[in-house]
Amino acid sequence: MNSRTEKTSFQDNAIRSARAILDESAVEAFDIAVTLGSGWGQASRMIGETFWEQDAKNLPGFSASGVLGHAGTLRAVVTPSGRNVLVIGARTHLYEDKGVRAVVHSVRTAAACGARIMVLTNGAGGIKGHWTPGTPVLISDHINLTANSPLEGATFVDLTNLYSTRLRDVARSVDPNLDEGVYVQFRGPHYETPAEVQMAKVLGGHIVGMSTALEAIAAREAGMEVLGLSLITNLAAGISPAPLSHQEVIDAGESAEAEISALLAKIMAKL
Ligand code: 8IG
Repeated sequence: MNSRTEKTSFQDNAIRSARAILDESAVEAFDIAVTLGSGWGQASRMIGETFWEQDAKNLPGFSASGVLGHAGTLRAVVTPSGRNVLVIGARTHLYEDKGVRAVVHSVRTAAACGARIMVLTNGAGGIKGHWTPGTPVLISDHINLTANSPLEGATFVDLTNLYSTRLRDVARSVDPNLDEGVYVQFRGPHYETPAEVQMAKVLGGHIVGMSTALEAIAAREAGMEVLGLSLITNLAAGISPAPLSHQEVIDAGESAEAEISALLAKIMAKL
């Protein structure tokens, strides 16, 4: 017996969730999906008009976010140009121990809803010392240090140009000053030690976080184009002499939120 007959395939789960979302929102198909991480929450109302909203816990396969600063809802938003955007304000992190399927369920559901572009945003730590808290940066590539993958079985998916150069160019056409860097996903939920941040730096990383890489892999598997954006809410451990606090991360996100949300809305209008 192969794994597909032993348990429900992840594709079946995504299709079931997509059907619920499309039925409830009365949308035929979504064009774009965006996951809003810490600090990006205000983007939803700037992207367009919300015409449907549902608590994640009421949708199959989703759960309320365990993280302060995450909305815990999914929304359907229509842009001024009439495109339907699925706004995901409920991210499951690997450190919640719900399994990697749960982590990427929202991405697979977005693909099953028809979305061809997946915008992944997050709050993260910065390794480049000149990135002050509140700086938005583009993700150019990633290093997955979770020792995990959302792919099941012998699924050899190419990850070249995972964070689409085309979409990064679109983002820079909105803000030419947007810097970019390599995102390093750690499992968390602890922040890194200064030694681990130095390791990430030596490996070629510039941004440290606890999400996004596994989601981007699932998006590529589903054939979506990916845009990744990090809000640097703190300098990574040891880059600045100050210790990290989750409250500071939230505060930095809150003070940058209006500006970066407007930036994201402008980028989304051009996708
Ligand atoms: I916000 O410094 C935020 N998320 N791994 N390290 C990791 N995740 C983060 C950090 C950080 N800041």
